[in-house]
Order: sequence, then structure tokens, then C-alpha cells
Amino acid sequence: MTVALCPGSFDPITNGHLDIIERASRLFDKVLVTVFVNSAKQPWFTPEERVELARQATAHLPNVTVDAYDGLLVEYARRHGARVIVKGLRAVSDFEYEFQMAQINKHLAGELETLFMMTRPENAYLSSSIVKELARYGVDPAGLVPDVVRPALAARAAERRR
Ligand code: COD
Repeated sequence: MTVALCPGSFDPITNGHLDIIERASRLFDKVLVTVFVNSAKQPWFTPEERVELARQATAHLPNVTVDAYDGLLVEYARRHGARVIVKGLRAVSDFEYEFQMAQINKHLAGELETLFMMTRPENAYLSSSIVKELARYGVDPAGLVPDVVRPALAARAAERRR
């Protein structure tokens, strides 16, 4: 059984993330979607909130589970028997960061492979930051995020305006 890990901040999960997770779920026996800490980012949602939104968004995928981990990605992968890290690539701008992450993870755990999937053209501009920016200005990011995320984003944007 091949277990794959889809890591990310998922703050919140978008249709770009979901597309990569759905495609991974067709390739691997089991897919672990894990909310990690990216120390460079200031999240809007707690890890628990991000897990809940991702769980609801992936409820239609029987071989996908969602979890959070506040530690090293390679540590989590080893502990859960994941052999492949699946990541999405949007543009050249993603490449440098993802290349660095893949190299450091390979250095830390030689048995782990990182597999990159190209985004669909319609998701190429899509990021969690962009949907938060839209929500900040009161725009509903319909079609860009799973439906369950829309009210959560609107509510968090309103709280942050207060
Ligand atoms: N289309 C396709 N793919 C997409 C899209 C889209 N529209 N949007 C995002 N993605 C991909 C990203 O390229 C990425 O591969 C993945 O989805 C997650 O994206 P984000 O933005 O939610 O998550 P990141 O990039 O902030 O995640 C970084 C990690 C949290 C994975 C990283 O910081 C990490 O591994 N942290 C744990 C600590 C660790 O082990 N650090 C490394 C060694 S120091």
C-alpha cells in the first residue's frame, strides 16, 4: 500500500489544493492531508479550523484523511508510513521554494520522494492569500474555494475588520 502525504498550510483550503488532493487520491492507496506550520506565514485560521474545513471539503474522498502536525514534515511522514510527498506547482515563482523544500526533505529522509503536480490552468492564479484578500474586501470567493469555506472566510474577515 502506498501512502502519500499532501502537506500545506491550507489557510484555508482552496479549489487548487482540492484538485491536487483529488488527483493524488486517484494515484495512491491512501492520502494524508496534513496541516503543518509554515513559520513564514501569519494564519487566519487555527490548525483545528483548517483541519475541519479540509475534512469537510474532502469528505467525498474515501481514501483521504486530514490531520494537523506541529513538527517536521519528514517526522510525520515516517511516523505514518508515507513514501511520497505530493505538492502542487503553479508557476516558476513556486519552483524555487518548492525545490528548496524538496532538497531539504530529501536530505533529512532519503527514502521520501517529492512528486510535483502541475496545477490546472484555471487554478494557476489561485492561492489562500488571494481568497483571503478577496474576503477582506467583502468579495465572496465562489468557485475558488470549496463551498464550506465561503461562510468561514466571510465570518473571519468580518471579525478581523472589527
Ligand atoms: N494549484 C496547485 N497547487 C497549489 C495551489 C493551486 N492553486 N495552491 C497551493 N498549491 C500547492 C502549493 O504549491 C503547495 O505545494 C501546497 O499546495 C500547499 O500550499 P500552501 O500554501 O497551503 O502551503 P505552504 O506552501 O505554506 O506549505 C509549506 C509547508 C507547511 C508544507 C512547509 O512549511 C513545511 O513543510 N512545514 C513543516 C516544517 C518542515 O518540515 N519544514 C521543512 C524543513 S525546515
